[in-house]
Amino acid sequence: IYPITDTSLSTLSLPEQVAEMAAGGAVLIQLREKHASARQFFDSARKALHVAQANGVRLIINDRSDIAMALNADGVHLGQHDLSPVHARRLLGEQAIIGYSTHSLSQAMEAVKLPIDYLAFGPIFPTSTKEDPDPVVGLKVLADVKEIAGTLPLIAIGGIDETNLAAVLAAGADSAAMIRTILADRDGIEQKMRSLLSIAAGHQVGNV
Ligand code: TZP
Ligand code: MG
Repeated sequence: IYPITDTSLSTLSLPEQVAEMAAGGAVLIQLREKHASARQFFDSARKALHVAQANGVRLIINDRSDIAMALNADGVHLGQHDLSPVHARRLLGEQAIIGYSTHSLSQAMEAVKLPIDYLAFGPIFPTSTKEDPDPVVGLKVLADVKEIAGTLPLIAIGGIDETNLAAVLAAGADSAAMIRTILADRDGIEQKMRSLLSIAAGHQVGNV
């Protein structure tokens, strides 16, 4: 389970969201903040990183390689219009986790040639969380992308929740990134994380 923060969907601050997600068992969290200035994002990301480190959680910064570098965060998550993975790798070094969003088979085929640590693909289902989302790709194309990704970890994103998580994992995703379903109830983040992790654990057991 790959939880992502969002301060437009939750009244909790970024460090508070990270604390709740960590309490629910998250081991890696992405900080996604689409509306703050660089200075504001940096300041709250620094607090969130302290919370993450205190809980043994790795923290990935969305979009901003500069902020990831300045904070010495665990990595960066890049989209098709951000700094390219090649140049982010130059900035952040070999140890950084670099993730990359793709939205079509052709983007996925290009992505696997790049110096990335995981491939994200979506939106799998309709979502209202992302402004101006790419077309919905569905589970069948997700399975095709799994073939393209090979051993590169594949993260599915977009409209995933408890009702469709098992199908997403069965289609070949190694992990599922989620925003709205995790943040929807500000008092229920920890419990939601637990129940998503238990669905994912059940999937793994079922495949042994
Ligand atoms: N990229 C593709 S869909 C999406 C992003 C950032 C939003 C996913 O949010 P949700 O609430 O889990 O559908
Ligand atoms: Mg981006």
